[in-house]
Amino acid sequence: MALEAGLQFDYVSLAAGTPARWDDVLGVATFDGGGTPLPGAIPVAHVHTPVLLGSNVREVWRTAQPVESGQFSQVKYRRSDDLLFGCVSLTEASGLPAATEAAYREVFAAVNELGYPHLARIWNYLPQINVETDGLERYRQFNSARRNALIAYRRELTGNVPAACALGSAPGSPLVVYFLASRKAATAVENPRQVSAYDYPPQYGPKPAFSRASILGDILFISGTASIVGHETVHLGDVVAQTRETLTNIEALLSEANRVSGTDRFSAQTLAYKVYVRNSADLPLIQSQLEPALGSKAPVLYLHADICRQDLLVEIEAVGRAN
Ligand code: 3EB
Repeated sequence: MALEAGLQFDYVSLAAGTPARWDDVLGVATFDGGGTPLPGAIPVAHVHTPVLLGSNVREVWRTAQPVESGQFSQVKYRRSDDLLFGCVSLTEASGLPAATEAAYREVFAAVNELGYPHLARIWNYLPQINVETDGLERYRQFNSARRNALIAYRRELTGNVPAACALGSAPGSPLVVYFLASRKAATAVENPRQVSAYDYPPQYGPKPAFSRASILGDILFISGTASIVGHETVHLGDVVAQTRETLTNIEALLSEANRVSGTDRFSAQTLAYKVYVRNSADLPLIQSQLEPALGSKAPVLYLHADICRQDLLVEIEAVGRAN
Protein backbone atom coordinates (compact mmCIF):
# COMPACT_ATOMS: atom_id res chain seq x y z
CA MET A 1 0.00 0.00 0.00
CA ALA A 2 1.30 3.42 -0.88
CA LEU A 3 2.64 5.16 2.18
CA GLU A 4 0.52 8.24 1.72
CA ALA A 5 -2.54 6.13 0.96
CA GLY A 6 -5.09 8.31 -0.68
CA LEU A 7 -4.04 11.79 0.37
CA GLN A 8 -6.40 14.08 -1.47
CA PHE A 9 -6.64 17.78 -1.89
CA ASP A 10 -9.74 19.82 -2.56
CA TYR A 11 -11.05 23.33 -2.57
CA VAL A 12 -14.50 22.69 -1.15
CA SER A 13 -17.14 25.29 -1.77
CA LEU A 14 -18.95 26.55 1.28
CA ALA A 15 -21.92 27.46 -0.86
CA ALA A 16 -22.35 23.79 -1.72
CA GLY A 17 -23.22 23.16 1.88
CA THR A 18 -21.57 21.02 4.49
CA PRO A 19 -19.95 17.93 2.98
CA ALA A 20 -21.74 14.82 4.10
CA ARG A 21 -18.59 13.32 5.48
CA TRP A 22 -15.95 14.83 7.66
CA ASP A 23 -14.62 11.53 8.94
CA ASP A 24 -12.07 11.26 6.15
CA VAL A 25 -10.76 14.81 6.60
CA LEU A 26 -7.21 15.20 7.92
CA GLY A 27 -7.25 18.97 8.14
CA VAL A 28 -8.58 22.21 6.72
CA ALA A 29 -7.33 25.71 5.95
CA THR A 30 -9.71 28.64 5.70
CA PHE A 31 -8.89 32.07 4.29
CA ASP A 32 -10.22 35.37 5.45
CA GLY A 33 -12.02 33.67 8.29
CA GLY A 34 -14.52 32.22 5.82
CA GLY A 35 -16.97 29.51 6.57
CA THR A 36 -19.31 27.97 9.01
CA PRO A 37 -17.77 26.14 11.95
CA LEU A 38 -16.61 22.59 11.36
CA PRO A 39 -16.90 19.62 13.69
CA GLY A 40 -14.62 20.43 16.63
CA ALA A 41 -12.25 17.53 16.16
CA ILE A 42 -10.98 18.78 12.80
CA PRO A 43 -7.85 20.93 12.91
CA VAL A 44 -8.52 24.17 11.04
CA ALA A 45 -5.79 26.66 10.14
CA HIS A 46 -7.47 30.07 10.08
CA VAL A 47 -5.38 32.07 7.63
CA HIS A 48 -6.12 35.79 7.63
CA THR A 49 -5.65 36.67 3.98
CA PRO A 50 -8.44 38.29 1.95
CA VAL A 51 -9.80 36.12 -0.86
CA LEU A 52 -9.75 37.91 -4.23
CA LEU A 53 -11.28 35.17 -6.35
CA GLY A 54 -12.42 31.64 -5.65
CA SER A 55 -14.20 32.85 -2.55
CA ASN A 56 -16.25 30.63 -0.32
CA VAL A 57 -13.78 27.81 -0.47
CA ARG A 58 -11.83 25.90 2.09
CA GLU A 59 -8.68 23.93 1.44
CA VAL A 60 -9.46 20.40 2.58
CA TRP A 61 -7.01 17.53 2.98
CA ARG A 62 -8.58 14.06 2.99
CA THR A 63 -7.29 10.54 3.33
CA ALA A 64 -8.61 7.07 2.62
CA GLN A 65 -7.41 5.79 5.98
CA PRO A 66 -9.12 6.04 9.36
CA VAL A 67 -8.21 9.23 11.23
CA GLU A 68 -7.74 10.24 14.84
CA SER A 69 -7.68 13.79 16.24
CA GLY A 70 -5.62 15.21 19.04
CA GLN A 71 -3.69 18.13 20.42
CA PHE A 72 0.00 18.17 21.34
CA SER A 73 0.83 21.27 23.35
CA GLN A 74 -0.57 24.01 21.07
CA VAL A 75 -0.48 21.93 17.89
CA LYS A 76 -3.92 20.72 16.82
CA TYR A 77 -3.64 17.67 14.62
CA ARG A 78 -5.39 14.83 12.90
CA ARG A 79 -3.56 11.75 11.75
CA SER A 80 -3.94 8.58 9.72
CA ASP A 81 -1.60 5.58 9.79
CA ASP A 82 0.80 7.38 7.48
CA LEU A 83 0.16 11.11 7.62
CA LEU A 84 -0.38 13.91 10.06
CA PHE A 85 -1.92 17.33 9.40
CA GLY A 86 -1.21 19.90 12.10
CA CYS A 87 -1.67 23.59 12.75
CA VAL A 88 -0.54 26.09 15.34
CA SER A 89 -1.53 29.71 15.74
CA LEU A 90 0.43 31.97 18.11
CA THR A 91 0.07 35.64 19.01
CA GLU A 92 3.23 37.71 19.16
CA ALA A 93 3.11 38.48 22.86
CA SER A 94 6.92 38.56 23.04
CA GLY A 95 7.67 39.48 19.45
CA LEU A 96 7.83 37.61 16.14
CA PRO A 97 11.13 35.77 16.69
CA ALA A 98 9.90 34.29 19.98
CA ALA A 99 6.56 33.30 18.45
CA THR A 100 8.26 31.73 15.41
CA GLU A 101 10.72 29.78 17.48
CA ALA A 102 7.96 28.60 19.82
CA ALA A 103 5.72 27.56 16.92
CA TYR A 104 8.49 25.59 15.23
CA ARG A 105 9.65 23.97 18.45
CA GLU A 106 6.09 22.82 19.03
CA VAL A 107 5.78 21.49 15.49
CA PHE A 108 9.04 19.54 15.78
CA ALA A 109 8.19 18.21 19.24
CA ALA A 110 4.74 17.12 18.03
CA VAL A 111 5.87 15.34 14.87
CA ASN A 112 8.79 13.66 16.68
CA GLU A 113 6.68 12.54 19.61
CA LEU A 114 3.77 11.32 17.50
CA GLY A 115 6.07 9.48 15.09
CA TYR A 116 5.63 11.49 11.88
CA PRO A 117 9.06 13.14 11.84
CA HIS A 118 9.22 13.88 8.11
CA LEU A 119 7.75 17.27 7.28
CA ALA A 120 6.73 17.32 3.62
CA ARG A 121 5.07 20.73 3.39
CA ILE A 122 4.79 23.74 5.71
CA TRP A 123 2.65 26.86 5.19
CA ASN A 124 3.62 30.05 7.07
CA TYR A 125 1.56 33.25 7.42
CA LEU A 126 2.63 36.29 9.40
CA PRO A 127 1.43 39.90 9.51
CA GLN A 128 3.54 42.81 8.23
CA ILE A 129 6.01 40.46 6.58
CA ASN A 130 7.91 43.29 4.82
CA VAL A 131 7.97 45.70 7.77
CA GLU A 132 11.34 46.39 9.34
CA THR A 133 11.55 46.42 13.13
CA ASP A 134 14.73 46.54 15.19
CA GLY A 135 16.71 46.98 11.97
CA LEU A 136 15.55 43.70 10.37
CA GLU A 137 12.63 42.94 8.05
CA ARG A 138 10.13 40.69 9.76
CA TYR A 139 10.46 37.97 7.10
CA ARG A 140 14.18 37.85 7.95
CA GLN A 141 13.40 37.71 11.66
CA PHE A 142 11.14 34.77 10.86
CA ASN A 143 13.93 33.06 8.89
CA SER A 144 16.41 33.50 11.69
CA ALA A 145 14.01 32.09 14.28
CA ARG A 146 13.00 29.16 12.04
CA ARG A 147 16.70 28.35 11.70
CA ASN A 148 17.20 28.48 15.47
CA ALA A 149 14.41 25.98 16.01
CA LEU A 150 15.79 23.69 13.29
CA ILE A 151 19.20 23.79 14.94
CA ALA A 152 17.74 23.17 18.41
CA TYR A 153 16.01 20.03 17.09
CA ARG A 154 19.09 18.97 15.10
CA ARG A 155 17.19 19.15 11.84
CA GLU A 156 18.72 19.63 8.41
CA LEU A 157 19.18 23.20 7.17
CA THR A 158 19.82 22.24 3.54
CA GLY A 159 19.02 19.35 1.24
CA ASN A 160 16.05 17.34 2.40
CA VAL A 161 14.10 20.23 3.90
CA PRO A 162 10.32 20.69 3.57
CA ALA A 163 8.57 22.47 0.75
CA ALA A 164 7.17 25.72 2.12
CA CYS A 165 5.73 29.15 1.58
CA ALA A 166 5.83 32.29 3.72
CA LEU A 167 3.26 35.03 3.12
CA GLY A 168 1.91 38.13 4.73
CA SER A 169 -1.41 38.12 6.57
CA ALA A 170 -3.70 40.82 7.91
CA PRO A 171 -2.24 43.26 10.47
CA GLY A 172 -2.86 42.06 14.01
CA SER A 173 -3.42 38.45 12.99
CA PRO A 174 -1.47 35.69 14.71
CA LEU A 175 1.44 33.73 13.27
CA VAL A 176 -0.19 30.71 11.60
CA VAL A 177 1.80 27.61 10.69
CA TYR A 178 0.20 24.48 9.25
CA PHE A 179 1.85 21.38 7.87
CA LEU A 180 1.67 17.86 6.49
CA ALA A 181 4.07 15.35 8.01
CA SER A 182 4.71 11.71 7.26
CA ARG A 183 6.09 8.56 8.86
CA LYS A 184 8.37 8.18 5.84
CA ALA A 185 10.65 10.69 4.16
CA ALA A 186 9.50 12.91 1.32
CA THR A 187 11.88 13.69 -1.54
CA ALA A 188 12.98 17.30 -1.88
CA VAL A 189 13.12 18.78 -5.38
CA GLU A 190 15.13 21.87 -6.40
CA ASN A 191 14.68 24.15 -9.39
CA PRO A 192 17.62 24.09 -11.84
CA ARG A 193 16.76 27.70 -12.82
CA GLN A 194 17.14 28.94 -9.25
CA VAL A 195 19.76 28.91 -6.55
CA SER A 196 18.39 26.78 -3.73
CA ALA A 197 16.90 29.11 -1.14
CA TYR A 198 19.06 27.56 1.58
CA ASP A 199 22.10 28.60 -0.51
CA TYR A 200 21.00 32.20 -1.14
CA PRO A 201 23.87 34.69 -0.76
CA PRO A 202 23.92 36.70 2.49
CA GLN A 203 22.31 39.83 1.00
CA TYR A 204 18.91 38.18 1.52
CA GLY A 205 19.47 37.73 5.24
CA PRO A 206 19.41 34.50 7.26
CA LYS A 207 19.15 31.61 4.84
CA PRO A 208 15.59 30.27 4.42
CA ALA A 209 15.37 26.53 5.09
CA PHE A 210 12.94 25.20 2.49
CA SER A 211 13.00 23.18 -0.71
CA ARG A 212 11.41 24.26 -4.00
CA ALA A 213 9.10 21.23 -4.04
CA SER A 214 8.66 17.86 -2.40
CA ILE A 215 7.30 14.50 -3.49
CA LEU A 216 5.41 12.36 -1.02
CA GLY A 217 4.28 9.18 -2.72
CA ASP A 218 1.78 10.28 -5.34
CA ILE A 219 1.69 13.89 -4.28
CA LEU A 220 3.83 16.77 -5.50
CA PHE A 221 3.95 19.89 -3.34
CA ILE A 222 5.28 22.94 -5.16
CA SER A 223 6.49 25.61 -2.74
CA GLY A 224 5.70 29.28 -3.06
CA THR A 225 7.27 30.12 -6.45
CA ALA A 226 8.03 33.57 -7.77
CA SER A 227 9.85 35.56 -10.44
CA ILE A 228 13.32 34.65 -9.26
CA VAL A 229 16.07 33.43 -11.57
CA GLY A 230 19.34 32.43 -9.96
CA HIS A 231 18.85 34.25 -6.70
CA GLU A 232 17.62 37.55 -8.13
CA THR A 233 14.16 38.94 -8.61
CA VAL A 234 13.59 39.57 -12.30
CA HIS A 235 11.06 41.84 -14.09
CA LEU A 236 10.91 44.53 -11.41
CA GLY A 237 7.58 46.33 -11.50
CA ASP A 238 6.23 44.19 -14.38
CA VAL A 239 3.50 41.93 -13.01
CA VAL A 240 2.77 40.28 -16.37
CA ALA A 241 6.39 39.27 -16.89
CA GLN A 242 6.68 38.16 -13.25
CA THR A 243 3.65 35.92 -13.70
CA ARG A 244 5.11 34.36 -16.85
CA GLU A 245 8.51 33.82 -15.19
CA THR A 246 6.77 32.17 -12.25
CA LEU A 247 4.96 29.79 -14.63
CA THR A 248 8.29 28.96 -16.27
CA ASN A 249 9.68 28.14 -12.83
CA ILE A 250 6.71 25.88 -12.09
CA GLU A 251 7.22 24.08 -15.42
CA ALA A 252 10.88 23.60 -14.51
CA LEU A 253 9.85 22.11 -11.18
CA LEU A 254 7.43 19.71 -12.87
CA SER A 255 10.21 18.49 -15.19
CA GLU A 256 12.60 18.18 -12.30
CA ALA A 257 10.03 16.26 -10.21
CA ASN A 258 9.55 13.84 -13.10
CA ARG A 259 13.30 13.50 -13.56
CA VAL A 260 13.93 12.89 -9.84
CA SER A 261 11.16 10.31 -9.60
CA GLY A 262 12.16 8.69 -12.88
CA THR A 263 8.69 9.01 -14.35
CA ASP A 264 6.42 11.19 -16.35
CA ARG A 265 3.75 11.34 -13.69
CA PHE A 266 3.45 14.99 -12.84
CA SER A 267 1.89 17.50 -15.20
CA ALA A 268 0.40 20.97 -15.08
CA GLN A 269 -3.04 19.47 -15.85
CA THR A 270 -3.24 17.81 -12.46
CA LEU A 271 -2.19 20.79 -10.34
CA ALA A 272 -4.32 22.97 -8.06
CA TYR A 273 -3.00 26.45 -7.38
CA LYS A 274 -2.96 29.20 -4.80
CA VAL A 275 -1.97 32.57 -6.21
CA TYR A 276 -0.81 35.31 -3.85
CA VAL A 277 -1.31 38.81 -5.24
CA ARG A 278 0.49 41.75 -3.60
CA ASN A 279 -1.60 44.54 -5.18
CA SER A 280 -5.22 43.61 -5.69
CA ALA A 281 -5.42 45.94 -8.71
CA ASP A 282 -3.04 43.52 -10.49
CA LEU A 283 -5.55 40.66 -10.33
CA PRO A 284 -6.93 41.08 -13.88
CA LEU A 285 -3.43 41.16 -15.40
CA ILE A 286 -2.34 38.09 -13.45
CA GLN A 287 -5.52 36.25 -14.41
CA SER A 288 -5.06 37.18 -18.04
CA GLN A 289 -1.76 35.30 -17.98
CA LEU A 290 -2.84 32.36 -15.87
CA GLU A 291 -6.20 31.45 -17.39
CA PRO A 292 -4.88 30.54 -20.85
CA ALA A 293 -1.84 28.83 -19.34
CA LEU A 294 -3.61 26.73 -16.71
CA GLY A 295 -6.90 26.12 -18.48
CA SER A 296 -10.33 27.14 -17.30
CA LYS A 297 -10.85 23.96 -15.25
CA ALA A 298 -7.78 24.30 -13.04
CA PRO A 299 -8.66 24.95 -9.40
CA VAL A 300 -7.15 28.35 -8.58
CA LEU A 301 -7.57 30.36 -5.41
CA TYR A 302 -6.44 34.00 -5.57
CA LEU A 303 -5.46 35.56 -2.24
CA HIS A 304 -4.39 39.08 -1.37
CA ALA A 305 -1.09 38.81 0.48
CA ASP A 306 2.28 40.45 0.82
CA ILE A 307 5.17 38.38 -0.49
CA CYS A 308 8.46 37.90 1.28
CA ARG A 309 10.52 40.12 -1.03
CA GLN A 310 9.33 43.69 -1.46
CA ASP A 311 9.94 43.52 -5.23
CA LEU A 312 7.82 40.39 -5.83
CA LEU A 313 4.29 41.13 -7.05
CA VAL A 314 2.98 37.58 -7.34
CA GLU A 315 3.75 34.16 -5.91
CA ILE A 316 2.18 30.83 -6.87
CA GLU A 317 2.10 27.52 -5.03
CA ALA A 318 0.63 24.27 -6.26
CA VAL A 319 -0.17 20.72 -5.32
CA GLY A 320 -0.67 17.85 -7.68
CA ARG A 321 -1.33 14.16 -7.76
CA ALA A 322 0.53 11.83 -10.10
CA ASN A 323 -1.36 10.62 -13.17
C1 3EB B 1 11.70 32.71 -2.80
O1 3EB B 1 11.70 31.92 -3.74
C2 3EB B 1 10.40 33.37 -2.50
O2 3EB B 1 10.64 31.28 3.55
O3 3EB B 1 9.51 29.42 3.55
C3 3EB B 1 9.09 30.98 -1.18
C4 3EB B 1 8.76 29.78 -0.54
C5 3EB B 1 9.67 32.01 -0.46
C6 3EB B 1 9.03 29.63 0.82
C7 3EB B 1 9.93 30.44 2.98
C8 3EB B 1 9.93 31.82 0.91
C9 3EB B 1 9.61 30.64 1.55
O4 3EB B 1 12.72 32.97 -2.13
C10 3EB B 1 10.02 33.33 -1.09
